Amino acid sequence: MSGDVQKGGHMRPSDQRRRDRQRDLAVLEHGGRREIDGLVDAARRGALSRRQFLFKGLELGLSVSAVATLLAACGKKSDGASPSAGAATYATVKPDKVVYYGWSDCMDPETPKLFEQQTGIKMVCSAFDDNEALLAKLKAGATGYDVITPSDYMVSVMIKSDLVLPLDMSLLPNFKYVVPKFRRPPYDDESDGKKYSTPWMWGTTGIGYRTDKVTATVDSWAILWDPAYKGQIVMLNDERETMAAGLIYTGHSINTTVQAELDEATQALIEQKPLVQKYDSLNCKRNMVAGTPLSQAWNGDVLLAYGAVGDKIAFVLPKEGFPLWSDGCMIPDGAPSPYSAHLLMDFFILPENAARIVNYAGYSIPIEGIDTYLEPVFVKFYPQPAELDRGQLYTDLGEFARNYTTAWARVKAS
Ligand code: N2P
Repeated sequence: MSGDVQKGGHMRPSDQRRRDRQRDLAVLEHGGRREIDGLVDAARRGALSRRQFLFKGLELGLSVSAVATLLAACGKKSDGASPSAGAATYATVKPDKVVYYGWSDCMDPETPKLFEQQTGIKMVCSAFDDNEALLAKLKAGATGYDVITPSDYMVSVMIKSDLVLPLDMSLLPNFKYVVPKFRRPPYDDESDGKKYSTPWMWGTTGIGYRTDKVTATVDSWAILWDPAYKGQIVMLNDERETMAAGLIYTGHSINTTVQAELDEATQALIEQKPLVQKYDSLNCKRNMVAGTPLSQAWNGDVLLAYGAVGDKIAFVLPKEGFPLWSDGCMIPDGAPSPYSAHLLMDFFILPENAARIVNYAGYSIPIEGIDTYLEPVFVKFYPQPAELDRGQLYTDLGEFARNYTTAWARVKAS
């Protein structure tokens, strides 16, 4: 202790700063993040005077300099047209780890190593396989995740439910590489002047099959209802995706809010059930490699199976149409380190990093300049321009989403 204090009892300025930083970090680490965000929001809305802000910040245990920095940041309002550096600010403190919670089978093993080499931050990976389960977890108050990758419609749901943090675009310099039409997608349209997601993978949902086991022509969802394949069909285990197969099969939109149409799709899936070996979103590659003849599948998972057993594996985008989805990277409210989350998200959208992940997972990431790094096999199950016209984009169904939950539960319970 004595080393911290100069003769005469005064602390050196550098020691004082170090202590302040430690104290600020401790406040952040001990759950002060939410209160601080609330304070900043209130100041931005004009609900607090500078003086009230100062006192409340000090009350939370922050140092004077941290409060002053936050106060300065509150003054930098977003212009509302496009998120700016002032849209959100996060303490630029590097923790020892960042937790990535993403779709199963989507992270190449080199990425965590390279990220750690370049930033000194350990990237811990954990996987989910269901948007609704991810939503339920966050709603139940799960913390501990820095970066999550929900799909399009779920990006909107999470924004509307206040479950995610706005991004500080000044921490995302690589955003300039994002393909322009993905910079402001409909599911994160910046209507409140804030941006919440960077693009992650996009892909298609179709039918993966074994050419050595299925001799019939595979070009329609109807094959998944063909009694000749009883017990040889694996469907995704997913409220929107599995319902979408039923909806397209019965001639409806994957976003219908007409109850009669949803009922028809539900009935079709219930009738299909005796043919279904299992509902499984996690093991597509393993199932196909092991010989499952027909799978409702995501294109990247089928490409992984193709990588393992070659031409015995094929993928089709059915003639009636198919889901065209895109996932986003987001930072959940309560993330241990929003700053390191930004670092990771920025790392993902540097062309060579995005390409490495694409080459592994088999899905696209909309980054300019990525093509030169892609392996030739990547195009194998890539949709052709003419096929893309049959693609349907998922949208947030609002209150009607409950009806899908009920319908899906009926299918599962039947
Ligand atoms: C599965 C990844 C699929 C992402 N490995 C679906 N949005």
